[in-house]
This record gives sequence, C-alpha cells and structure tokens, in this order.
Amino acid sequence: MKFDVLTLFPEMFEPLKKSIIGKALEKNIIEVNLINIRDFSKDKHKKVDDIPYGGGAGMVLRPDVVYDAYSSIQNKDAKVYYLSPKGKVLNQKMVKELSKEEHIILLCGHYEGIDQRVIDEIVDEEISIGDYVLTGGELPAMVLIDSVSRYIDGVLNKESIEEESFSNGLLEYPQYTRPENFLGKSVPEILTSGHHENIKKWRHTQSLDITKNKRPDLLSKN
Ligand code: 4GX
Repeated sequence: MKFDVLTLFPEMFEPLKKSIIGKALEKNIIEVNLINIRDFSKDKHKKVDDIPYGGGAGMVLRPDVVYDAYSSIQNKDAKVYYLSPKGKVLNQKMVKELSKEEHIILLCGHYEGIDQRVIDEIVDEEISIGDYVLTGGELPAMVLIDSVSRYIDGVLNKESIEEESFSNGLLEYPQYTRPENFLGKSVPEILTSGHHENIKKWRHTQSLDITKNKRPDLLSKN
C-alpha cells in the first residue's frame, strides 16, 4: 500500500515512524511518500498562498501550486482524498474499503483553505475524521494512514487480527494483567480459571454489554 501525501508540513508525519506503523514502513509493507507542496511554488519567496477573492480573513492555497504538486505523482489511477470537515465522516467500514486500494493520494490543507477549482479538478472524495475543527489536514491524514494500514497484510500480528474478527464491530472487552490484586481489586476469576472456552464466551458477553451500554449506535452499523 502506497500513500502519497500532499502537504505544506511534511515534518508533521514524523510520528508515523514509531511503533507499529514505523515497523511496517521499515519492512516496506506500506510506503508513505511526503510531497511538500511548497517545492512546487514558482515564486522566488516560495509563496504558495494568496488573499481570498471577495475579501475576508486568512489566505488560500493557490490552485496552480497544488496542481503541480499533484501532477508530480505519476500514477493517474490513484484516488485523491481531501481531508476536510465537509467530507464523509470516516468509520471502520470506510477504513476497510480504503485498505483494498493499492495507492492513495491524500491532500492536506493547513490554516487556509484550498482554491475550490483545484479541489474540483483533482479530488475524488472528501473525508472528515470527525465533527470538530482542526488547524490542518495533517492529523486527519495520519489518522487515515494509521487506521487503513492496520488492514494491510503483515502490519498487525496474527493474534490481533483474530481477536478483531472475533469481536468485529464491538468495543473491546476489559483486559487485566499482573498483579492479581491491585488496590484491593482482584482480577475476574474466570480469567485465571484456565478454561479457554468460557473465557472466550465471557469476553464476548463483556464486549456486547459494553457496546450496548456505551455505544448502542455501533450495533446497527457494519
Ligand atoms: N477532518 N480540517 C482541513 C483545511 C481548511 C482550512 C480552512 C478549509 C478552510 C478536518 C477534520 C479538519 C481543518 C482539515 C481545516 N479547509 N479534516 N483544514 N475534522 O478539521 O478532516
């Protein structure tokens, strides 16, 4: 899976080099190619934005600079996603669908908006990561890369995938580790019983109860 990311702040993607996604990048199971939109400015001061036509606060990213950055990507089959609050709100079903694509292009706006003409020209779909306002599309792009990468073969270990398919669409059952007694609270007896079939059933019931109580809306999805 290849992600091309069009951004003014490629340094913001450093955290992806850590932990599970970092390992997947090292193993070349996934690839994240960061394209600095500023590199495509034709201005001697590397300017990429300008004042909005019609007036108003803030600056707007120039369509020509964004278009040239996009055009530097060879694969014309890859879908372009623009991270924006106007988009369809990302959920696990969308994540699963995205993971089937071979090459994804992510367009990040920062501070300012992007000239509508280049959005209309190159963007296939707008995706939001939730109904709140961020300062840029970089964090949403990382959320998308992280959640989609989990479905790529070899990113997660076998056990995690089995647990996920077992609990699919439900919230996680509670986990416990040593010590067996902590602040007067002991670990649920079933978990130390060694009865694997009963443990499995208990965990599933816990998952169902927690989902019913905390997020009943999730039961009608997936
Ligand atoms: N889920 N944002 C995009 C760019 C922008 C700035 C001004 C228009 C006008 C967001 C979200 C999100 C903030 C990313 C605005 N566009 N993206 N950015 N929530 O809030 O995806």
